[in-house]
Amino acid sequence: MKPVSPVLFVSFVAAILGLTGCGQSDKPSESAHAQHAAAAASAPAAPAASAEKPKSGRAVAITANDTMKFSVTEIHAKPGEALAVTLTNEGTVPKFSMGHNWVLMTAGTDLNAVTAAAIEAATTEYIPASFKDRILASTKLLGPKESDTALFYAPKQPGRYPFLCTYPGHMQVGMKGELIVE
Ligand SMILES: [Cu+2]
Repeated sequence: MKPVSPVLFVSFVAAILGLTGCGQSDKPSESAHAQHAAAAASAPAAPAASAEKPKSGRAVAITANDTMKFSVTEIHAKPGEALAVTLTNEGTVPKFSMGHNWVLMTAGTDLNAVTAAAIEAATTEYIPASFKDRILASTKLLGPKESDTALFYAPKQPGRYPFLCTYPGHMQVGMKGELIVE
């Protein structure tokens, strides 16, 4: 048999190149579109999450200092009550060796497991990623004379919800307490 005519061969190659070119030009726009769609799909999640926080709540003031104790170790609340827990660090020791935070956890959380994980979480202010989904509310990690407020709705389910300072060693010395929903 004779080879395929050059004209046919060229048009065949052109078709292939055309298809490939088309495929290549389509792919980036398709994935860009997919990324755009993914971004659009995930966008509503942020407002929904922040919408779960009240604009204001019953004020609960807690102080802590270099003795590593919370001034309040029991908070009583009604189910679903809006709360504004403000932690103030009245100590003088620098944050890197004596930071304090206030972190409210889901009922039944093993605080020893939280603090064990927190030791490895210095880059995230001692908030361990492995326990993030168990955190109901939290303040920033505070240095001397700093203060921060956690605005949140108390859980609707009555019960005892533990809170702690996740700075290494502080919970063991006594920086812990409970939110009692009743
Ligand atoms: Cu602390």
